[in-house]
Amino acid sequence: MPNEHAGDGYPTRRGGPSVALPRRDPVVYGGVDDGPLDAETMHRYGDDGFLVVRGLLDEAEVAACRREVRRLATAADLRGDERLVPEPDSAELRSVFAVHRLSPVFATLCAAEKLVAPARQLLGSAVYLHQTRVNCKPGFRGRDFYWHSDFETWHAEDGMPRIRALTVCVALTDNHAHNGPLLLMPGSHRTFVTGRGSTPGANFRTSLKDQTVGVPDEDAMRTLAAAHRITAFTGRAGDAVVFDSNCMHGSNGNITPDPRMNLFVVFNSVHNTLVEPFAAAAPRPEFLGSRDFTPVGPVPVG
Ligand code: 6CS
Ligand code: FE
Repeated sequence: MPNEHAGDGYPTRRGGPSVALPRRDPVVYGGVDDGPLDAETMHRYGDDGFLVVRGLLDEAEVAACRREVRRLATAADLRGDERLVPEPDSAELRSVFAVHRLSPVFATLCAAEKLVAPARQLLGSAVYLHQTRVNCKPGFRGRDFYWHSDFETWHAEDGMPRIRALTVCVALTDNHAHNGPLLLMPGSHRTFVTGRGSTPGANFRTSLKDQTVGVPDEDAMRTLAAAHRITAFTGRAGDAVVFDSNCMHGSNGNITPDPRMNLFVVFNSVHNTLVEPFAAAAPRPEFLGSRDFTPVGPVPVG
């Protein structure tokens, strides 16, 4: 049964128009001594809900990731696997989920200190992998990702209790202004916008191609966009953006010849592990919301 108890600070998908609720959780949980980020960088993340890291991966690492995606896309034993999600209107690959389970290359990368240490510092605890994926955004036919807060989905459908997760999004191709870069609203992470609709059974089978349930309504988006501007994450392959799980984001389609392929690594605090879904009848499968809460990397003491 959905976990619709009165104490839920982030009620969503209950019908009616979107409502803007204040965030009830901190943004930055750790301190400057807890990891590699300096005070100014942590402060900026607190204000904007994201931060850009140039050159997080080198050329060899990017090349290895792209080789792995090509291998997974054509692997005979993965044909028809639900972790490989095609575009809604073509057979081209849109997303590959659980890449850290499918590939030793991604398993190593997702546990690398250069990704994990900033997550641990910002979230103020040991962290584990909630979800990993590559979004391929192929040339000509890469479709958009409509505006959403990741936390809204993870709370509603996966049972993530509080806002204490973030995504490290790494460009595996150059992200230009023209090939469907990630769009973010700085400061939007301080507002929880309730989602429209209610969650049908096995919603993920359609939502991964085109999300319609849980997204904010247009009036709410107009207000949010007026209050916060919209900024694009652009950069070279290997650059990254670390963003809070409640930061409003989305991306346009890609009609250019240049694919826009990005790796998304989602870290959640070990103090925020999943319970029953807050607005869905049953939890989603493991490849979308992992229930293996084993911390990645060294566990901080205290
Ligand atoms: O449903 C999900 O969990 C995924 N879908 C979107 C559009 N964003 C976040 C997440 O990876
Ligand atoms: Fe998202």
